Amino acid sequence: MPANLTHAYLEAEQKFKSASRNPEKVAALEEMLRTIPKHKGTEKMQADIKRRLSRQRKETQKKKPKASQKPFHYVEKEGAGQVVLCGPPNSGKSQLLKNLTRAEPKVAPYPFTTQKPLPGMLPYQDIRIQLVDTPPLAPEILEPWQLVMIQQADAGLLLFDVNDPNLLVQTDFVLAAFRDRQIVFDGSQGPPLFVLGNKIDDPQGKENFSAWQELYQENFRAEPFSALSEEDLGKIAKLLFDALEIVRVYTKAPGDKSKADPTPYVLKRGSTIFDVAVTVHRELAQNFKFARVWGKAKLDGQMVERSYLVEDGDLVEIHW
Ligand SMILES: Nc1nc2c(ncn2[C@@H]2O[C@H](COP(=O)(O)OP(=O)(O)OP(=O)(O)O)[C@@H](O)[C@H]2O)c(=O)[nH]1
Ligand SMILES: [Mg+2]
Repeated sequence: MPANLTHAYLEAEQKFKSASRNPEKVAALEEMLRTIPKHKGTEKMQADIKRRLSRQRKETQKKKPKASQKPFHYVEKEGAGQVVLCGPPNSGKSQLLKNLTRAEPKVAPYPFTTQKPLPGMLPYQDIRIQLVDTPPLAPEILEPWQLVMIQQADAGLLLFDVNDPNLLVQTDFVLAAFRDRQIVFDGSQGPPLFVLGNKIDDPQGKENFSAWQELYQENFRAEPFSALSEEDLGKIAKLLFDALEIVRVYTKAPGDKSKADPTPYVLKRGSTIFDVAVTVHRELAQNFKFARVWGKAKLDGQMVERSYLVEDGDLVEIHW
């Protein structure tokens, strides 16, 4: 490998590795091509990046949903998974996005503040999860795309203000809207949805939460929550990481004595070591011989075949 790769190039390469979706991969490859030092020593690498870029571009085009399936507002997925923040007006969706990410949504003590979706990235250890703030679920403004966005997300956080005088009407409205579109809470069809009874920090919060949860216990299990509490905020990333059912796999080149690449590849739980090879590089997959794995389930450096199911935290070395 040529010695003089720039910091910008290495950063772009890391972005490529942690990208789970085509548009991100394309963007990262374009950046790699832009930032790679242009000289004889990198000619092969440049050609390789161009090949990968053209393949990823083709795949992006193939995967584009038909225009008619696209909701009116649409947020391109980024990072390890997309989580939609939804719920009635003034329930604290934007406050949650603001407190968990660097996004700067408008937060206001009155309803109907948010009018279009706004994404932000929530860090979890060495990966990032995309949160998307959305306009309220309310009869006055509900549009089909809001529900489509929930259905197409990887998980959802449904917030209610447990102290809102209209809480029961709001809850019934959301349940009816979900029923109409066959949105369920347990992830058995569509993404798993977590219900947060927000603003529990209010003096009446706990009492209101209990009464509300008792009334709707047949429909969902809610968590008492405060978007203003560091402790509660701190639980969200792990909750979502588990819900997304993903694994992080670290790679190193065979025989490389140095440390593994610190940026993991993110794959769905149930992926095989062969899926990892495909994600890293098509040639690697085509010529796959075996792999060695260092991880929780395997002895250090144990040889595995292509059907081995990778686990979160596995370090792999693919031989080809
Ligand atoms: N006490 C308390 N106030 C909160 C909490 N979460 C949000 N708020 C406040 O509730 C108000 C509404 O918050 P937003 O985040 O704007 O609500 P929203 O759900 O985005 O509202 P819309 O955009 O209208 O749907 C703001 O004044 C927030 O500061 C909480 O956990 N506790
Ligand atoms: Mg809002």
